[in-house]
Amino acid sequence: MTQKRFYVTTPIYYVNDRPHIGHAYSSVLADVLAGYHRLLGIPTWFLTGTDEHGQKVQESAAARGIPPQELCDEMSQHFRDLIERLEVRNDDFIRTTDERHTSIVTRALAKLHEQGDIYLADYEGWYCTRCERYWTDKEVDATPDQRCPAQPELHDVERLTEKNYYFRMSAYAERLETAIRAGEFRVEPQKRTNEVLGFLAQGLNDLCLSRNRERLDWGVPLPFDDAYVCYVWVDALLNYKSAIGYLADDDAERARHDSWWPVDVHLLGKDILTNHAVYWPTLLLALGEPLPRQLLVHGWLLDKSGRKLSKTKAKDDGGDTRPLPTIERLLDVFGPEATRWFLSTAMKPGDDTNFDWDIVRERVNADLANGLGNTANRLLKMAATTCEGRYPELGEAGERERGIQTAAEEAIAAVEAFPVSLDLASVVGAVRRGVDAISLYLSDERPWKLAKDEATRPRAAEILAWSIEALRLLGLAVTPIVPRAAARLREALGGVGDLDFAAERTFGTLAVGTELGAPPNLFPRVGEDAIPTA
Ligand code: ME8
Repeated sequence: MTQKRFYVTTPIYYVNDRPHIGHAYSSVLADVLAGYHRLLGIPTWFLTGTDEHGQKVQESAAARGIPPQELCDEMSQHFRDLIERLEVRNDDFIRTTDERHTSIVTRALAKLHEQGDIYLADYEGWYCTRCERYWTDKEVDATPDQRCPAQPELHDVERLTEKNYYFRMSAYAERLETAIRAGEFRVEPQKRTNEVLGFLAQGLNDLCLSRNRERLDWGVPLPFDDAYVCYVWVDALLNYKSAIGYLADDDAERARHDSWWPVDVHLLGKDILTNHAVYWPTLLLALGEPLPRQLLVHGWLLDKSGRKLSKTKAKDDGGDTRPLPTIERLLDVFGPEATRWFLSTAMKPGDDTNFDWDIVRERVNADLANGLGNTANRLLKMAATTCEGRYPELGEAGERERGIQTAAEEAIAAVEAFPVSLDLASVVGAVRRGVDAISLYLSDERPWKLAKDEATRPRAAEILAWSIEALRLLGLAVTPIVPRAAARLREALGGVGDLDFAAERTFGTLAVGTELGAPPNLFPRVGEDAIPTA
């Protein structure tokens, strides 16, 4: 099945603090998903951005004594800087304080209200007057004697009732379940589908979508009642559509929306599964919009002792897992390419992974410096001395040669299967096997020995030809993960102009006599001493 186009998103990140390695993980993974589609010539749209309204942002701004918008501008820029450093190629960056977004939230809310999907009712909950906020039953129950979760020793909570607006979420539960069971709305991996179905089986309440402005002012005002702002999640989820022109005035913008929606993949962490698998699709059903094709739910990067790397943890732990130094240090030590490689290959889909400097170092050294990088250097060095730096003829294929060819073609096949499989591990696995196959072929055939004797030098050249051609295909296969190194390798193997995957993906098409470059040193080895000890 060929897809006509591919629209992928990351969560939009909260700006109450600076970005950390978990954000980098989602952004790089989405970039790689987008990159494989682009490589195959599939029109692709990759959206990321920042989530700027709500309690957390209001509180962080108040704590710093600055207006919320100032905090948003500053923090949002940190997220942009991070993805730039990671060489992520997003097509758009949405901010929920953008007018292009808030105007659409207003319209969507008005539509839901007009059609009777939003109603006013009493809300009852635990309220802390000192913190000026509501807490959930669960949060309060977790404290001794039902006190304020923020300051249990000092603050009481009281049971308060106030009017709030609700979204008739329960009315859409059945249709959502049918869509999930029919595979119309996929939640991957399968265990997350089960989780969502289990959640739905408990029965769905309606969703409180308003916040009283006396307590929380930093949000989009409800168009039908100015005393309230919109609950941050309803506001935030709509970014996936506002950014592509949903409900826009302009015809061309609306046509743009229709050309990308439904989204192919919402990538997200397991922490925000319910919001994406229940709130969002029920809102879409109410709005009469097609559901996302797929949620791809990943696990968490945990620190070495198994704790989630997060903003809150960083504070709780007095700073030793501070998020920013971790991603910055990762980038300082490994550079963007090896960092991208690690993040893309770090996790089994859906599982959590413990972050460990030594494991990252071993992985990137094995795959990149010793694997692809060393193979490229060896082959180009030998080509320089054996065949004057020009690509030689392949000659007859024996069993070994066919094996090399197959290994490389398997990597290409995994790339071509990617739009359906979204299976990065199969691409990376095939590339690793390809590199190993070349390495084994070289150590068995010893072209460097054969090159010493005039009579056997042509055979040495053939061995190099097979190996170089296989390496060329492996380089194509990793382009979306390590674009810079892949481009340098392609150049060293005579590639010019823009990459044309369809034209270059076939084994045996590198022209005899092509001038080959010098050993490109694609990936430096990272020594033990480069690893931070703290
Ligand atoms: O939840 N490991 O924003 P957020 C892996 N604004 N991924 C991680 C991670 C970790 N330790 N920590 C965070 C929000 N992430 C909302 C989203 S969307 C309409 C609104 C990643 O800043 C992961 O993708 O808390 C997670 O879902 C997301 O960052 C949460 O980012």
